[in-house]
Amino acid sequence: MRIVEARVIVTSPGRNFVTLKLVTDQGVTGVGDATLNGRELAVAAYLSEHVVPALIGRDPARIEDTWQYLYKGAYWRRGPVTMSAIAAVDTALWDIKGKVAGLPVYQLLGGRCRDGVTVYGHANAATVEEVLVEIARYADLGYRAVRVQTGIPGLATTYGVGRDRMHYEPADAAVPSEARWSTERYLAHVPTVFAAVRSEFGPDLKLLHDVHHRLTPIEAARLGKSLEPHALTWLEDPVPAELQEGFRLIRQHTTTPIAVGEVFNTVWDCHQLIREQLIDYIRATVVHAGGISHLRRIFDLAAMHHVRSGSHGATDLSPVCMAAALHVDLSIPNFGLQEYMRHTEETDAVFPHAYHFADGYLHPGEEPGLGVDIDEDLAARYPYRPASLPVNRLEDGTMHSW
Ligand code: CS2
Ligand code: MG
Repeated sequence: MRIVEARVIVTSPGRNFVTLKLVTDQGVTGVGDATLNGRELAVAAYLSEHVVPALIGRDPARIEDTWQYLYKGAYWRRGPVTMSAIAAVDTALWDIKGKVAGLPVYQLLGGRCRDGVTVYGHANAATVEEVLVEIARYADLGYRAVRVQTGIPGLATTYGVGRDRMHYEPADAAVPSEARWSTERYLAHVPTVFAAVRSEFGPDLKLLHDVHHRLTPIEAARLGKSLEPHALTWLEDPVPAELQEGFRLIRQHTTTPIAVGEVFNTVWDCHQLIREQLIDYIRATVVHAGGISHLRRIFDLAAMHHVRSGSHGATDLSPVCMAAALHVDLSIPNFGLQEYMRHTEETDAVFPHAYHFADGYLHPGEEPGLGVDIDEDLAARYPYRPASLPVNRLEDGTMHSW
Protein backbone atom coordinates (compact mmCIF):
# COMPACT_ATOMS: atom_id res chain seq x y z
CA MET A 1 0.00 0.00 0.00
CA ARG A 2 1.23 3.53 -0.82
CA ILE A 3 0.19 7.05 0.10
CA VAL A 4 -0.96 8.74 -3.10
CA GLU A 5 -2.40 11.99 -1.80
CA ALA A 6 -2.22 14.19 1.30
CA ARG A 7 -4.71 17.05 1.68
CA VAL A 8 -4.28 19.87 4.20
CA ILE A 9 -7.76 21.15 5.04
CA VAL A 10 -8.27 24.47 6.87
CA THR A 11 -11.81 25.13 8.05
CA SER A 12 -13.50 27.38 10.60
CA PRO A 13 -16.86 25.98 11.76
CA GLY A 14 -16.97 28.36 14.75
CA ARG A 15 -13.18 28.26 15.18
CA ASN A 16 -10.17 27.35 13.04
CA PHE A 17 -9.05 23.75 12.56
CA VAL A 18 -6.29 22.26 10.40
CA THR A 19 -6.73 18.63 9.33
CA LEU A 20 -4.48 16.33 7.33
CA LYS A 21 -6.16 13.67 5.24
CA LEU A 22 -4.01 10.91 3.77
CA VAL A 23 -5.28 8.85 0.85
CA THR A 24 -3.80 5.49 -0.19
CA ASP A 25 -3.72 3.74 -3.54
CA GLN A 26 -6.24 1.24 -2.17
CA GLY A 27 -8.70 3.96 -1.24
CA VAL A 28 -8.17 3.73 2.53
CA THR A 29 -7.97 7.19 4.12
CA GLY A 30 -6.74 8.49 7.47
CA VAL A 31 -7.15 11.81 9.29
CA GLY A 32 -4.94 13.70 11.71
CA ASP A 33 -5.47 16.95 13.64
CA ALA A 34 -2.85 19.69 13.06
CA THR A 35 -4.55 22.60 14.83
CA LEU A 36 -2.36 25.05 16.77
CA ASN A 37 -4.56 27.80 18.22
CA GLY A 38 -3.63 31.21 16.80
CA ARG A 39 -0.86 29.74 14.60
CA GLU A 40 -2.97 27.50 12.35
CA LEU A 41 -1.53 28.58 9.02
CA ALA A 42 2.06 28.05 10.18
CA VAL A 43 1.34 24.33 10.65
CA ALA A 44 -0.67 24.18 7.41
CA ALA A 45 2.32 25.62 5.52
CA TYR A 46 4.77 23.31 7.30
CA LEU A 47 2.68 20.36 6.17
CA SER A 48 2.02 21.49 2.60
CA GLU A 49 5.51 22.80 1.88
CA HIS A 50 7.74 20.38 3.76
CA VAL A 51 5.92 17.20 4.75
CA VAL A 52 3.36 16.33 2.08
CA PRO A 53 5.95 16.05 -0.77
CA ALA A 54 7.93 13.53 1.32
CA LEU A 55 4.83 11.42 2.11
CA ILE A 56 3.75 10.65 -1.42
CA GLY A 57 4.73 7.10 -2.33
CA ARG A 58 5.51 6.04 1.27
CA ASP A 59 4.16 2.86 2.85
CA PRO A 60 1.49 3.95 5.36
CA ALA A 61 2.13 0.85 7.51
CA ARG A 62 5.52 2.24 8.62
CA ILE A 63 4.26 4.51 11.39
CA GLU A 64 7.32 4.55 13.64
CA ASP A 65 9.78 4.87 10.78
CA THR A 66 7.80 7.78 9.32
CA TRP A 67 7.78 9.49 12.73
CA GLN A 68 11.54 9.11 13.06
CA TYR A 69 12.04 10.31 9.47
CA LEU A 70 10.01 13.48 10.03
CA TYR A 71 11.48 14.21 13.48
CA LYS A 72 15.13 13.49 12.81
CA GLY A 73 15.07 14.39 9.15
CA ALA A 74 14.00 17.98 9.78
CA TYR A 75 17.26 18.69 11.65
CA TRP A 76 15.28 21.45 13.49
CA ARG A 77 13.70 19.29 16.13
CA ARG A 78 10.78 19.94 18.47
CA GLY A 79 8.61 23.07 18.75
CA PRO A 80 4.82 23.29 18.51
CA VAL A 81 4.64 23.86 14.75
CA THR A 82 6.89 20.95 13.83
CA MET A 83 5.40 18.58 16.39
CA SER A 84 1.79 19.39 15.43
CA ALA A 85 2.63 18.63 11.80
CA ILE A 86 4.30 15.34 12.75
CA ALA A 87 1.33 14.55 15.01
CA ALA A 88 -1.10 14.94 12.13
CA VAL A 89 0.82 12.45 10.00
CA ASP A 90 1.23 9.97 12.86
CA THR A 91 -2.47 10.16 13.80
CA ALA A 92 -3.59 9.66 10.21
CA LEU A 93 -1.30 6.63 9.86
CA TRP A 94 -2.76 5.02 13.01
CA ASP A 95 -6.24 5.67 11.58
CA ILE A 96 -5.23 3.88 8.36
CA LYS A 97 -3.66 0.98 10.26
CA GLY A 98 -6.83 0.50 12.27
CA LYS A 99 -9.01 0.54 9.17
CA VAL A 100 -6.73 -1.94 7.40
CA ALA A 101 -6.78 -4.24 10.46
CA GLY A 102 -10.53 -3.78 10.92
CA LEU A 103 -9.94 -2.75 14.55
CA PRO A 104 -10.42 0.40 16.62
CA VAL A 105 -7.01 1.96 17.33
CA TYR A 106 -7.23 1.25 21.07
CA GLN A 107 -7.09 -2.46 20.25
CA LEU A 108 -3.83 -1.94 18.36
CA LEU A 109 -2.45 -0.09 21.40
CA GLY A 110 -2.99 -3.12 23.63
CA GLY A 111 -6.72 -3.10 24.24
CA ARG A 112 -8.83 -1.43 26.90
CA CYS A 113 -7.54 -0.92 30.45
CA ARG A 114 -10.85 0.52 31.67
CA ASP A 115 -14.55 0.67 30.85
CA GLY A 116 -14.65 4.31 29.84
CA VAL A 117 -12.61 7.52 29.85
CA THR A 118 -13.46 9.74 32.83
CA VAL A 119 -13.76 13.34 31.65
CA TYR A 120 -13.97 16.72 33.30
CA GLY A 121 -16.13 19.58 32.12
CA HIS A 122 -15.66 23.33 32.48
CA ALA A 123 -17.77 25.33 34.92
CA ASN A 124 -17.04 29.00 34.24
CA ALA A 125 -18.86 32.06 35.52
CA ALA A 126 -18.25 35.61 36.58
CA THR A 127 -19.38 35.07 40.19
CA VAL A 128 -19.33 32.31 42.81
CA GLU A 129 -23.15 32.11 42.86
CA GLU A 130 -23.25 31.61 39.09
CA VAL A 131 -20.48 29.05 39.04
CA LEU A 132 -22.36 26.91 41.59
CA VAL A 133 -25.24 26.76 39.10
CA GLU A 134 -22.86 25.76 36.32
CA ILE A 135 -21.28 23.00 38.41
CA ALA A 136 -24.75 21.65 39.22
CA ARG A 137 -25.48 21.45 35.48
CA TYR A 138 -22.42 19.27 34.97
CA ALA A 139 -23.24 17.11 37.98
CA ASP A 140 -26.76 16.64 36.56
CA LEU A 141 -25.29 15.57 33.22
CA GLY A 142 -23.35 12.86 35.06
CA TYR A 143 -19.89 14.43 35.12
CA ARG A 144 -17.66 13.14 37.90
CA ALA A 145 -15.09 15.92 37.59
CA VAL A 146 -15.40 19.66 36.95
CA ARG A 147 -12.86 22.40 36.36
CA VAL A 148 -13.94 25.57 38.17
CA GLN A 149 -12.97 29.09 37.03
CA THR A 150 -14.57 32.38 38.08
CA GLY A 151 -14.08 36.06 37.48
CA ILE A 152 -11.87 37.89 39.95
CA PRO A 153 -13.45 40.86 41.76
CA GLY A 154 -11.81 44.05 40.49
CA LEU A 155 -10.62 42.56 37.16
CA ALA A 156 -12.67 43.26 34.04
CA THR A 157 -11.99 39.89 32.38
CA THR A 158 -10.34 36.64 33.42
CA TYR A 159 -8.78 34.21 30.95
CA GLY A 160 -10.45 30.83 31.12
CA VAL A 161 -13.88 32.25 31.92
CA GLY A 162 -15.85 31.88 28.71
CA ARG A 163 -18.46 34.23 27.31
CA ASP A 164 -20.72 31.31 26.50
CA ARG A 165 -21.82 28.61 28.96
CA MET A 166 -21.23 25.14 27.48
CA HIS A 167 -18.90 26.38 24.73
CA TYR A 168 -15.62 28.13 25.32
CA GLU A 169 -13.26 29.90 22.95
CA PRO A 170 -10.41 32.04 24.27
CA ALA A 171 -9.09 33.19 20.86
CA ASP A 172 -10.95 36.30 19.79
CA ALA A 173 -9.42 39.16 17.78
CA ALA A 174 -7.08 38.80 14.78
CA VAL A 175 -4.56 40.91 16.70
CA PRO A 176 -4.40 39.77 20.35
CA SER A 177 -6.73 41.58 22.73
CA GLU A 178 -5.24 42.69 26.05
CA ALA A 179 -6.44 42.00 29.58
CA ARG A 180 -5.25 43.12 33.04
CA TRP A 181 -4.14 40.80 35.80
CA SER A 182 -3.64 41.09 39.57
CA THR A 183 -1.97 38.22 41.41
CA GLU A 184 -2.97 39.69 44.78
CA ARG A 185 -6.68 39.79 43.93
CA TYR A 186 -6.50 36.32 42.40
CA LEU A 187 -4.76 34.67 45.37
CA ALA A 188 -7.22 36.23 47.79
CA HIS A 189 -10.28 35.12 45.82
CA VAL A 190 -9.71 31.56 44.61
CA PRO A 191 -9.75 29.80 48.03
CA THR A 192 -13.13 31.41 48.80
CA VAL A 193 -14.51 29.97 45.55
CA PHE A 194 -13.47 26.42 46.41
CA ALA A 195 -14.69 26.72 50.00
CA ALA A 196 -18.15 27.57 48.62
CA VAL A 197 -18.02 24.78 46.03
CA ARG A 198 -17.04 22.10 48.55
CA SER A 199 -19.67 23.14 51.04
CA GLU A 200 -22.33 22.98 48.28
CA PHE A 201 -21.25 19.74 46.56
CA GLY A 202 -19.53 17.71 49.29
CA PRO A 203 -16.39 15.61 49.00
CA ASP A 204 -17.18 13.30 46.05
CA LEU A 205 -17.06 15.58 43.02
CA LYS A 206 -13.53 15.88 41.61
CA LEU A 207 -12.57 19.56 41.40
CA LEU A 208 -9.85 21.09 39.26
CA HIS A 209 -8.54 24.59 38.71
CA ASP A 210 -6.37 26.08 35.94
CA VAL A 211 -3.92 28.89 36.80
CA HIS A 212 -2.84 29.37 33.15
CA HIS A 213 0.82 29.83 34.10
CA ARG A 214 0.13 33.08 35.96
CA LEU A 215 2.14 32.67 39.20
CA THR A 216 5.71 32.44 40.44
CA PRO A 217 6.67 29.22 42.25
CA ILE A 218 6.30 30.70 45.73
CA GLU A 219 2.90 32.22 44.84
CA ALA A 220 1.81 28.89 43.42
CA ALA A 221 2.98 27.15 46.60
CA ARG A 222 0.83 29.54 48.64
CA LEU A 223 -2.19 28.90 46.44
CA GLY A 224 -1.68 25.14 46.65
CA LYS A 225 -1.49 25.35 50.45
CA SER A 226 -4.58 27.50 50.72
CA LEU A 227 -6.52 25.02 48.58
CA GLU A 228 -5.48 21.92 50.55
CA PRO A 229 -8.64 21.88 52.74
CA HIS A 230 -10.75 21.70 49.56
CA ALA A 231 -8.94 18.60 48.19
CA LEU A 232 -8.51 19.50 44.55
CA THR A 233 -7.81 16.70 42.08
CA TRP A 234 -5.32 19.02 40.42
CA LEU A 235 -4.01 22.54 40.21
CA GLU A 236 -3.09 23.13 36.58
CA ASP A 237 -0.25 25.14 35.04
CA PRO A 238 0.61 27.00 38.26
CA VAL A 239 3.78 28.55 36.80
CA PRO A 240 5.19 29.14 33.31
CA ALA A 241 6.20 25.69 32.15
CA GLU A 242 9.60 26.29 30.58
CA LEU A 243 11.62 25.92 33.80
CA GLN A 244 11.20 22.35 34.90
CA GLU A 245 13.04 22.75 38.22
CA GLY A 246 10.69 25.64 39.11
CA PHE A 247 8.20 22.98 40.16
CA ARG A 248 10.46 21.74 42.97
CA LEU A 249 9.60 24.69 45.16
CA ILE A 250 5.86 24.15 44.74
CA ARG A 251 6.29 20.48 45.59
CA GLN A 252 8.18 21.24 48.78
CA HIS A 253 5.31 23.31 50.12
CA THR A 254 2.02 21.74 49.17
CA THR A 255 0.21 18.42 48.81
CA THR A 256 -2.23 19.84 46.26
CA PRO A 257 -1.64 17.68 43.15
CA ILE A 258 -0.04 19.50 40.22
CA ALA A 259 -0.87 19.12 36.52
CA VAL A 260 1.03 20.61 33.60
CA GLY A 261 1.78 19.96 29.95
CA GLU A 262 -0.76 21.38 27.49
CA VAL A 263 2.02 23.50 25.97
CA PHE A 264 4.56 20.66 25.84
CA ASN A 265 5.55 19.13 22.53
CA THR A 266 7.98 16.33 23.37
CA VAL A 267 9.18 14.16 26.22
CA TRP A 268 12.15 16.53 26.47
CA ASP A 269 9.83 19.22 27.85
CA CYS A 270 8.77 17.09 30.80
CA HIS A 271 11.28 14.31 31.48
CA GLN A 272 12.73 16.06 34.53
CA LEU A 273 9.27 16.87 35.90
CA ILE A 274 8.37 13.21 35.52
CA ARG A 275 11.62 11.61 36.69
CA GLU A 276 11.75 13.78 39.83
CA GLN A 277 8.03 13.22 40.48
CA LEU A 278 7.45 16.97 40.62
CA ILE A 279 4.02 16.64 39.05
CA ASP A 280 1.04 14.30 39.39
CA TYR A 281 -0.59 14.65 35.96
CA ILE A 282 1.01 15.20 32.57
CA ARG A 283 -1.37 17.06 30.24
CA ALA A 284 0.29 16.64 26.85
CA THR A 285 -2.03 15.52 24.10
CA VAL A 286 -1.96 13.95 20.67
CA VAL A 287 -1.93 16.99 18.39
CA HIS A 288 0.73 19.08 20.14
CA ALA A 289 2.98 16.26 21.34
CA GLY A 290 3.89 14.45 18.15
CA GLY A 291 0.89 12.18 17.73
CA ILE A 292 -0.21 8.90 19.26
CA SER A 293 3.28 7.35 18.98
CA HIS A 294 5.13 10.04 20.88
CA LEU A 295 2.37 10.71 23.42
CA ARG A 296 2.43 7.08 24.37
CA ARG A 297 6.17 7.33 24.93
CA ILE A 298 5.60 10.27 27.31
CA PHE A 299 2.86 8.41 29.16
CA ASP A 300 5.03 5.29 29.48
CA LEU A 301 7.80 7.32 31.15
CA ALA A 302 5.14 8.88 33.37
CA ALA A 303 3.78 5.45 34.35
CA MET A 304 7.18 4.50 35.77
CA HIS A 305 7.15 7.58 38.05
CA HIS A 306 3.63 7.63 39.52
CA VAL A 307 2.51 10.34 37.11
CA ARG A 308 -0.88 9.95 35.47
CA SER A 309 -2.23 11.34 32.19
CA GLY A 310 -4.60 14.28 31.97
CA SER A 311 -4.72 15.15 28.31
CA HIS A 312 -5.63 18.63 27.14
CA GLY A 313 -9.01 18.59 25.41
CA ALA A 314 -10.03 22.19 24.84
CA THR A 315 -12.24 23.07 21.88
CA ASP A 316 -9.27 24.34 19.90
CA LEU A 317 -8.24 20.70 19.50
CA SER A 318 -10.44 19.17 16.82
CA PRO A 319 -12.68 16.11 17.22
CA VAL A 320 -9.94 14.21 15.35
CA CYS A 321 -7.56 14.89 18.24
CA MET A 322 -10.26 14.03 20.78
CA ALA A 323 -10.93 10.69 19.11
CA ALA A 324 -7.22 9.86 19.01
CA ALA A 325 -6.77 10.90 22.65
CA LEU A 326 -9.62 8.60 23.73
CA HIS A 327 -7.98 5.56 22.11
CA VAL A 328 -4.77 6.36 24.02
CA ASP A 329 -6.67 7.06 27.27
CA LEU A 330 -8.50 3.76 27.10
CA SER A 331 -5.36 1.71 26.56
CA ILE A 332 -2.72 3.10 28.95
CA PRO A 333 -2.29 1.84 32.52
CA ASN A 334 -1.75 5.31 34.06
CA PHE A 335 -4.74 7.23 32.76
CA GLY A 336 -5.91 10.01 35.09
CA LEU A 337 -8.53 12.28 33.52
CA GLN A 338 -9.40 13.61 30.07
CA GLU A 339 -10.46 17.21 29.53
CA TYR A 340 -13.69 17.45 27.54
CA MET A 341 -15.18 20.67 26.29
CA ARG A 342 -18.11 20.20 23.99
CA HIS A 343 -17.53 21.40 20.42
CA THR A 344 -20.19 23.48 18.72
CA GLU A 345 -22.82 21.78 16.56
CA GLU A 346 -21.12 23.23 13.46
CA THR A 347 -17.81 21.63 14.44
CA ASP A 348 -19.42 18.28 15.24
CA ALA A 349 -21.13 18.29 11.83
CA VAL A 350 -17.84 18.93 9.99
CA PHE A 351 -16.15 16.12 11.95
CA PRO A 352 -18.61 13.20 12.23
CA HIS A 353 -17.40 10.90 15.01
CA ALA A 354 -18.16 7.69 16.85
CA TYR A 355 -17.09 8.86 20.30
CA HIS A 356 -19.87 9.64 22.71
CA PHE A 357 -20.49 10.78 26.28
CA ALA A 358 -22.41 8.65 28.78
CA ASP A 359 -22.57 8.76 32.57
CA GLY A 360 -19.42 10.87 33.05
CA TYR A 361 -17.33 8.88 30.58
CA LEU A 362 -16.35 9.28 26.95
CA HIS A 363 -16.17 6.17 24.79
CA PRO A 364 -14.22 6.12 21.51
CA GLY A 365 -16.62 3.68 19.85
CA GLU A 366 -15.85 0.46 18.01
CA GLU A 367 -15.34 1.66 14.44
CA PRO A 368 -12.12 0.53 12.73
CA GLY A 369 -9.43 3.21 12.98
CA LEU A 370 -10.11 6.34 15.02
CA GLY A 371 -13.84 6.51 14.28
CA VAL A 372 -13.74 10.12 13.09
CA ASP A 373 -13.70 11.81 9.68
CA ILE A 374 -13.94 15.21 8.05
CA ASP A 375 -16.82 16.19 5.75
CA GLU A 376 -14.77 18.13 3.20
CA ASP A 377 -17.73 19.66 1.37
CA LEU A 378 -19.12 21.04 4.61
CA ALA A 379 -15.65 22.14 5.74
CA ALA A 380 -15.27 24.20 2.55
CA ARG A 381 -18.25 26.33 3.61
CA TYR A 382 -16.32 27.70 6.62
CA PRO A 383 -13.30 29.74 5.46
CA TYR A 384 -10.36 30.50 7.77
CA ARG A 385 -10.78 33.51 10.08
CA PRO A 386 -7.69 34.93 11.83
CA ALA A 387 -8.05 34.72 15.63
CA SER A 388 -5.45 35.02 18.37
CA LEU A 389 -5.24 34.23 22.06
CA PRO A 390 -5.29 37.31 24.31
CA VAL A 391 -2.25 38.71 26.12
CA ASN A 392 -2.14 39.83 29.76
CA ARG A 393 -0.57 42.82 31.45
CA LEU A 394 -0.21 43.51 35.14
CA GLU A 395 -2.19 46.45 36.52
CA ASP A 396 0.74 48.84 35.88
CA GLY A 397 0.97 47.75 32.22
CA THR A 398 3.89 45.31 32.51
CA MET A 399 3.57 42.36 30.12
CA HIS A 400 2.69 39.31 32.17
CA SER A 401 4.60 36.04 31.93
CA TRP A 402 1.89 34.47 29.85
C1 CS2 B 1 -6.93 25.73 28.75
C2 CS2 B 1 -7.13 26.04 27.30
O1 CS2 B 1 -8.20 23.82 28.40
C3 CS2 B 1 -7.33 24.32 29.08
O2 CS2 B 1 -6.80 23.76 30.00
O3 CS2 B 1 -5.71 26.05 29.28
O4 CS2 B 1 -8.21 26.90 27.23
C4 CS2 B 1 -5.99 26.71 26.59
O5 CS2 B 1 -5.74 27.95 27.13
C5 CS2 B 1 -6.30 26.79 25.13
O6 CS2 B 1 -6.49 25.51 24.63
C6 CS2 B 1 -5.19 27.50 24.38
O7 CS2 B 1 -5.38 27.36 23.03
MG1 MG C 1 -5.13 24.65 30.76
